Amino acid sequence: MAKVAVFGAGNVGATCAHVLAQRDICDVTMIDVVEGMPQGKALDMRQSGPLQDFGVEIAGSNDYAACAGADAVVVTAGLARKPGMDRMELLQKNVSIVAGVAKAIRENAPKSVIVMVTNPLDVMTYVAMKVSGFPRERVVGMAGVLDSARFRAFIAMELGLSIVDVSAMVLGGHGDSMVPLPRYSTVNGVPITELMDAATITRISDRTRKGGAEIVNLLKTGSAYYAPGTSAAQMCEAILKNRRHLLPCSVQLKGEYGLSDVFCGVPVVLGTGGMQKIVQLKLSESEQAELVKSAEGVRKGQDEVKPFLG
Ligand code: TXD
Repeated sequence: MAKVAVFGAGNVGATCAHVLAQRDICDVTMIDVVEGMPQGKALDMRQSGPLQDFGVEIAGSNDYAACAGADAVVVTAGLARKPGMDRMELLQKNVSIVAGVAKAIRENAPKSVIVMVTNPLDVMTYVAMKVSGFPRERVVGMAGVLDSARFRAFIAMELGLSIVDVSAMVLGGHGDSMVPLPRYSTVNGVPITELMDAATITRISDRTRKGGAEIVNLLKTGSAYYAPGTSAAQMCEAILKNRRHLLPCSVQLKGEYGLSDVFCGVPVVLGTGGMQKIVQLKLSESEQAELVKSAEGVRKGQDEVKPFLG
């Protein structure tokens, strides 16, 4: 049986673990610093097995070495901002957490594919690649799958059509500068540009860009986790089962889309070994300009964390 290790058994990590277990495709081990918590959640999830017809092994641990033998490792470990903590302080703390996790992955699961989730997503994916020393194919960031799922949901809500018929593509860094691509978004093959006027598309593209904040504002404490956890699980399934899904993922660019040495969400083929190929779409001038702007924001972030990496 394949194995997925999930660092951080909080909202997103536990949701991802449970979705993977429900799909019955791999054993799952959750690893967290909080004593007893990953073990408790693992037991609880296991007890949902007989009711949901799955029987994979689910474990919880406080030992980083428990990721040994994992085929894919999801990293959601991180701290939320506390009152009085400034952005740089939080960034430094989270870089050190992700760097510690990446080192443990390098030592215990040297052949695995890392699926990064911790924010700021594209910058943390960079940190994971730098510290693990893995080739870029095996370090992919989860953002585009979630942002596209949000766009898909808003398109379906707007049109009153089945959500499963909608496919959509959102590129760029994870944040307000992400780049939804209406021209490459369809309902069963029909471009949404044929089904909605430009003003409506602009409105739901904006809502997608602010999709995370909309949920934070409603929840009051914490942020979204059902769709984020499921998005990470979807990426793991593509990797474990060599599904070769075409998904937007944050990967290091080396000249693709005219960008180099920067992490950015682009369409990739995801399967065994992680990113098998970067697909180069023909972008319009304005789409390309938006993508470059978004990637340059990530580059600034990469430069900010370099001093923390030693
Ligand atoms: O699209 C995306 N990439 C995102 C990213 C979508 C949603 C959430 N996104 C980010 O994922 C979010 O901004 C956070 O940086 C992470 C995790 O979000 P979550 O909502 O799951 O946060 P929690 O519930 O606080 O969980 C984090 C867990 C928590 O249980 C901590 O105890 C644990 O991380 N933690 C650690 N685990 C292992 N090792 C260390 N050092 C550690 N430190 C904290």
